[in-house]
Amino acid sequence: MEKKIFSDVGEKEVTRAIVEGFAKTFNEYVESDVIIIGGGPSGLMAGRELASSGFKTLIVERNNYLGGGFWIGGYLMNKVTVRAPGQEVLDELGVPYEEVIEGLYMTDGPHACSRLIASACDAGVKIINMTKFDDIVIREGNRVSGVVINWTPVSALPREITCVDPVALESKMVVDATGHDASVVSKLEERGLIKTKGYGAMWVEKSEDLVVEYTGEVHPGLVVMGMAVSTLYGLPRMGPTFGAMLLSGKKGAEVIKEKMAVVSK
Ligand code: 48F
Repeated sequence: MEKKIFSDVGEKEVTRAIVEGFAKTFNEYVESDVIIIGGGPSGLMAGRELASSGFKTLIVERNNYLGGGFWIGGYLMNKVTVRAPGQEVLDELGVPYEEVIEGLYMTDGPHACSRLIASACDAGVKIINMTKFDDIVIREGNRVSGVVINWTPVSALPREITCVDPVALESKMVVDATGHDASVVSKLEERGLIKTKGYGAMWVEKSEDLVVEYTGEVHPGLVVMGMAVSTLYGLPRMGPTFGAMLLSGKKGAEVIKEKMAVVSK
């Protein structure tokens, strides 16, 4: 008889563990304090800050992987840069980096991104991926009060078999961290509640400061961060530099903490 290394657990136990585990987490997060749409650098950073302050925080990501543009940085070369003081966040996350010239730092995308993801998970953020934001939930006073979602593969199905209704999740605050798409804001725009300008031409020296400055609540219940801010306000784009994404996530989290203090009074 061959020596067994692993336990006697079989297929049915594995399947049950997955189904029950998913249902338990999903059920718990049908109602959250904050739902962040988009698991790129700004969304992950905000999630980390909020969860570590005790807020029940869910990230919804349409891809199977998290990290958005933070994984590969510029030009498929796996290098990401931050301009000072962005390196302070890298220090906080324990990401190694090198100083290229005074005020410019460089790190490896996979290392930086995996540390940021792990840090958000360690803080208690829950993640549902392969799930696409489809629409907003709006309640009294036009307040954004949740999101409508569907499995990502549903949108890839042929039209004749896509009669798959989505489901909705409720939250006290919603975040648009969907990058250049500004997917959540665009749903407000479709209903004439907001006007987006589309992002401007690249100008990193202007863009980073402005994106952080304009990060905030743009409609009752909706906070915008990261490159979605530049799409909304017509600010210049910035390319493969990420300090503003990390600081925008941090600022957005601070704004939410203040708003949540008011909501729960
Ligand atoms: O694009 P992304 O990395 O956004 P970000 O946090 O950072 C931008 C930078 O990566 C870079 C830049 C400045 O450094 O110019 O582009 O603003 O991540 C956005 C995430 O949102 C997801 C998308 O898959 C990505 O992971 N996302 C976008 N639309 C949806 C979505 C949607 N409708 N539903 C769910 N996730």
